[in-house]
Amino acid sequence: MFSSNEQFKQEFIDRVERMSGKSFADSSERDQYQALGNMVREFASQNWISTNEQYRYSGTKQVYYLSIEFLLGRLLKHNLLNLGIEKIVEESFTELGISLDAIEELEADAALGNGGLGRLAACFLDSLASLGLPGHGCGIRYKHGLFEQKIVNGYQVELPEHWLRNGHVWEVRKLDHAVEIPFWGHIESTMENGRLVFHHVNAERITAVPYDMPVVGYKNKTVNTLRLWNAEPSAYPIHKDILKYKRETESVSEFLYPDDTHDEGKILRLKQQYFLVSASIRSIVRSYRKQHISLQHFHEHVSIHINDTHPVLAIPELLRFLIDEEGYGWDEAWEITTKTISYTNHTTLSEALERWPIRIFQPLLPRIYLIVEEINRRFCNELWERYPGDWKRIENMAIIANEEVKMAHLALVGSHSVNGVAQIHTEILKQREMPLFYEVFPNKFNNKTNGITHRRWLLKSNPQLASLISEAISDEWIAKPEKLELLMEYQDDSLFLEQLSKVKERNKHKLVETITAKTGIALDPTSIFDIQVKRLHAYKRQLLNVLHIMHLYNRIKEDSSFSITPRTFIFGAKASPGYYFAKKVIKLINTVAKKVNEDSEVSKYIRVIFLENYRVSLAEEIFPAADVSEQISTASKEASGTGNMKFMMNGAITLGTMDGANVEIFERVGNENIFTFGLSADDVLRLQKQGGYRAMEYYQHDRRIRKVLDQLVNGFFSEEQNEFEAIFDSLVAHNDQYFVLRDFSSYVDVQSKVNEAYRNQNEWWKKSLVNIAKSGHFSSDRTIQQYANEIWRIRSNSNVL
Ligand code: RUG
Repeated sequence: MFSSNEQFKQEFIDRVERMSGKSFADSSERDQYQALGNMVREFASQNWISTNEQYRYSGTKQVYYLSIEFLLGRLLKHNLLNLGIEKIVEESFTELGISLDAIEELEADAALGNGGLGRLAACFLDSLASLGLPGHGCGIRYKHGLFEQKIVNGYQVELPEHWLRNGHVWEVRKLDHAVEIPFWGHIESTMENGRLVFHHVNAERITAVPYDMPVVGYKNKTVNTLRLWNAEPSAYPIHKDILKYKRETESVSEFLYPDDTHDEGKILRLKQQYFLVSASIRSIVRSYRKQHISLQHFHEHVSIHINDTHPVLAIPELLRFLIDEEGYGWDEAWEITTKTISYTNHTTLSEALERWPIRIFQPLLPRIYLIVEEINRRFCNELWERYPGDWKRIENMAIIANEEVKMAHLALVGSHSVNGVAQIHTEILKQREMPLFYEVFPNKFNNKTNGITHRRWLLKSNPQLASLISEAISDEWIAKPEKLELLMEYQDDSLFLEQLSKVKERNKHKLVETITAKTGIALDPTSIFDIQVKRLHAYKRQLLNVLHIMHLYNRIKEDSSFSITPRTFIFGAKASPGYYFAKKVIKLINTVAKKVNEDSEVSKYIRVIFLENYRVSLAEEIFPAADVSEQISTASKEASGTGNMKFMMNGAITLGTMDGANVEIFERVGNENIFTFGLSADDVLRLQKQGGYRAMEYYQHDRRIRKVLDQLVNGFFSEEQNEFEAIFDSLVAHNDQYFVLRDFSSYVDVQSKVNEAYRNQNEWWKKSLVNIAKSGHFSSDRTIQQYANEIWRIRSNSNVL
């Protein structure tokens, strides 16, 4: 297939006409997109079938990555690239007068995730397939992905997202693999052949129908699977009110929770979690059975990874399956389960650590609750033997306590590996957040610093930089990203640095075009592009960034001799719909942007842009155009961050706190190629223990701070006087939980260092080059290889052949 442009074009034209029922000349871009997508999926199917067969017949160990989020973005160009047919398609389209970029625009972003956690899962799938590793994703096929953000009068407004409106070319519905998941009802037990047998009576069943998507490895013939479950009414409902039952059933896969820190709609969320794990385990076992190996050896052939605590019910569900459906005794089932399951922790924020009230958990999942109770009873007994009389400790470590089920404790007890996502995060888990568990299970804890797929975030999204790199050091870096280090040889090559700056300039022009088309605001591509794109959260401190912009505004206004290199501050962020403070910060950014951009004196030096509806496809345009990467979370709060890695790989210089993976970026690039500031994680944790610091004193004694804070509430923005009162109060009245004022001065200083550094262009591009050269370590290929070797113990497909 696709051996020449001519052959491709003929097949494509035929396909468009067959599918659309129109002549090619009359076909629309959407008809062409549908036809191309179908052709590509079929093309990938050949290797999809052979990969699956090979896994089955070789009996190779496979990993299943269970995640409540997969933030995939668009797949068309990514699949063309990985299948190695991008060139033939691009050339043929040019010959036919079709723009591949325009066709790509028709694909909706698959936004089945909120932010870092979901995007990490998507990067991991790409790395698994590209490394030829037998690993698949299991998730939920939400009808509506993350909401679409509109900015109206400076405020965020959420609209439902409709990625499935025009169908999704990459998915295949597999009705014959559907399974039934029971909820509610009650448990009865009987004695059968001397064994207690449990029956789930009067359960309300939901049918889980899988939709499979091919996950194409980079030019290696491996095609793994992402299986997304859709909730549908059972053919045998017990409900009297059928319409109500249908509505309730479908709601299970209707919405992605637009919130990664707080729990809302608890029952529905817990239902989603059990729906995902129960359907996935049933299908994993079904496929395992095809190998005709006893379940006793399950953990030798299957690894199940739980991405954060959302899929942690995989632990009691696998136990239930082995005990109730397969007749295993507790001890044997426990051993198989714990050896199969591994867990990643992604946060230390206490509000994000899931706990379920028993009053919700028990009636919804009666059998699973009994099993969790038994896990808890046994675990507490073991603790009692080890720490006799230490009630306090046992209460702190219990899985069920204070009428709640603690999901992180269940994950720690029921898995064989617990990993953090950056060195500093793993240390904080071990030493501060979970020291009691670390004492009991020291060998379970390990670190796997996050990574990003360099194929999407450099090769696909920044083709000009990718070509420049390949011309210099050959394209070996695509298969071995650590080879990017060879770029270090070009540090003193002024011609190369010049070319690097030209690539950045072109990417900035492109982003300016997009922004101007959307907002009508003209931007200066020669200004420093200083970018903060990520979810909006108090700990990520977009507020610190905007307060500094207000300070710059004041300086420009106060001092006519003050001048800086022109800077464009760009923000992109969605706030959880119920997160009042975060939404206020969005309004503040937009208000400051208006004030700055409309002031001719100030806008000579600075401009502020808030990009609406930040998402994967927009991110792909943003990272290549960045000069400065804002990674300014309160130290100790950002588990890792992955945006920091995407910026670095595209040659932006990090301006950040010593938090998350920033610390490892610092270690790799060295002090002179990163701008760090602010309190350390130890400082923050120490101050927090002492009950915080005196924010009021910073307000009173730092004139700069007082001025910008007063401007929040004195009508300076001619908004409603109390518009930003909540922000003011969070800093002064509520004692600044995130140390914004404490770090303000240090942030102002480091920002002026950035300004100075940019003046020396040669040195700047050298820094940029070092960042790219050292970014190979942050490829998710490295991360996944570590998971494969140290946690899952899986081997590459090609080793199996
Ligand atoms: O906040 C974390 C990021 O620091 C991290 O890089 C990312 C991937 O590990 O996960 C984010 N995260 C954590 N998203 N949701 C949570 C809590 O459920």
